[in-house]
Amino acid sequence: MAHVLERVESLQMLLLFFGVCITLSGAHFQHSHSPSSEEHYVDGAHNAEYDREAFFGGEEELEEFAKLSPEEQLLRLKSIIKKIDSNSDGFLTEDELSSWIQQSFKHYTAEEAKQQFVEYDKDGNGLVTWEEYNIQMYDHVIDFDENTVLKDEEEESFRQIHLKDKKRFNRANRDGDPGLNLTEFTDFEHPEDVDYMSDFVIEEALEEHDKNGDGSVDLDEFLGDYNRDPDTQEDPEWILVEKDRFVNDYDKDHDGTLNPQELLSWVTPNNQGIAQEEAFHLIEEIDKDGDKKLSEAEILENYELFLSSEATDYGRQLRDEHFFHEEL
Ligand SMILES: *[C@@H]1O[C@H](CO)[C@@H](O)[C@H](O)[C@H]1NC(C)=O
Ligand SMILES: [Ca+2]
Ligand SMILES: [Ca+2]
Repeated sequence: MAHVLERVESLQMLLLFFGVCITLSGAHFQHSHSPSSEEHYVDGAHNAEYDREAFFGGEEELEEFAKLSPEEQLLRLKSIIKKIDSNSDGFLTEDELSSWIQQSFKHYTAEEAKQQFVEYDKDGNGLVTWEEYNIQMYDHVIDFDENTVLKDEEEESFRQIHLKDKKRFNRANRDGDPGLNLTEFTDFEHPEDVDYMSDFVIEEALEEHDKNGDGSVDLDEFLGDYNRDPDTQEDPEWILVEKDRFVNDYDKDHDGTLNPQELLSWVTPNNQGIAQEEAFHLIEEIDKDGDKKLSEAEILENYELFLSSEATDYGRQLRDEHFFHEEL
């Protein structure tokens, strides 16, 4: 039996061999365009996709990956499946898949923060000071007066963001020493992952959006200053989109208002939600015999889908010893 390793569309493909020659399309590495800083925060919300892109870069890693033999890839995939199966009963449940995906998010978050930390820590003393943070971000240290509102609208909105960053920075600095160590820096960059920081993010969001001070954000508060033009009957498209997001994405318990937990899923990326959805989706697609669990055989039959999902971080886990290493 011969196997074929084919490169299609500038490396945008995955390679695996299970007894037949298979060529996959380029859909898997859908995140390979280069990230820009505007994408990092969308609507003030942190964009996790951006982080993974930024961390993995592009074609170099894919080239590295393409060097693996199909047999090696199969071994690694099997080893990953074993690791996902945390109770070792031979089947992957939705919960096991979801926790695996969340673990994977956390791992990359930490790796990425480590990498950033070195760049930010200009004097290399193991702490990132507020000054170093500013120099990395803006090339010089910026200090706004908390009480002086700026006339220029753009400058004022930057001042607001910068003051917020400073508050978040200080909150992350738990021991009060000047500068953030790696743990504190990671929490600063990813406040959604640790309680003491997510509480802070919620506080901030309430301060900004909860106009009537009832501790939650209703649809009007969510839409902000929007007032319908009295001459028209219908809301503009973007309002309809926002309303739909409010009802279907954020207001999970459908009580018409966002409680603190729901609020958090709006202002920071909801990794847990993404993981659960992906796990649900995988079971739905791959589970052939309808037992709501995935066997190794079921997965291998559908490895394309599995390797183009968050469960393997779009196949990247096959290149990261952290994920497959122990069982080999
Ligand atoms: C950073 O400091 C915190 C206390 O603020 C401490 O709990 C943590 O272990 C330290 N992390 C590192 C990597 O030194
Ligand atoms: Ca430093
Ligand atoms: Ca409210």
